[in-house]
Amino acid sequence: MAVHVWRACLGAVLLAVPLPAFATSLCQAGAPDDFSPAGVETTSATPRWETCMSNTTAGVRAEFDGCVIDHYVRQSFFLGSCGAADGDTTGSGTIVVTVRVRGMAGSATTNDYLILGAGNGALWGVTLNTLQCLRTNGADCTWSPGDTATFTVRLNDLPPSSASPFICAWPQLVTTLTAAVGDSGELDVGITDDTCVDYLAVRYDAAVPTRPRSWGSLKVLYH
Ligand SMILES: [Ca+2]
Ligand SMILES: [Ca+2]
Repeated sequence: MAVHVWRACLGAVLLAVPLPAFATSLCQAGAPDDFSPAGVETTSATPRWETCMSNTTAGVRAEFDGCVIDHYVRQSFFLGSCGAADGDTTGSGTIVVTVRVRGMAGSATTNDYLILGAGNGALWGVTLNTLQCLRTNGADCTWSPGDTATFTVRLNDLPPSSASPFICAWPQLVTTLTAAVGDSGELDVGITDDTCVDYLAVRYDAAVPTRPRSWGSLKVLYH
């Protein structure tokens, strides 16, 4: 009889342990203000990402919205500070990167790139032509001066990376960065080099277990 009572108590305890819950975190750099030059929207990057991106073109634009030909925009995100529990980014959730951009008038936009990394150089990149083509379902496959778009890429389902023309090169045909970003907790974003950037955002949905109760506190609860 005592065994049955104990089993019933254990069942109650197991039912009381919280199940994993989904958490959504958002990191945003720059403000979605339609490229307004008002205010200062600074970007920041780790030294390693800065070094990588500095090999792509003439110089860096350290603020969003400002449009300077032959300059890149770069940003390093740390997913732990986006609110992911304990910095754990290895869950089964997805990481989505949103980029609001506009091709500069009178510039060479067709060789502009979106580049991603995970703390130790570039790991993936495609031209904005490719993203424009996907966004328009093939209707427009050229990223042109004056084009404005909000591109969204999912790190577990990326368009295959193209050949890299830069010294800080990435491998071809990469279609996922979820594991790499999960391992490092860092997501680096770069955009070259005749394209204005309004803002960047990273949304992170993860199955993050809620903090379990200790066995000691359970014994107190069910004593
Ligand atoms: Ca260019
Ligand atoms: Ca902005």
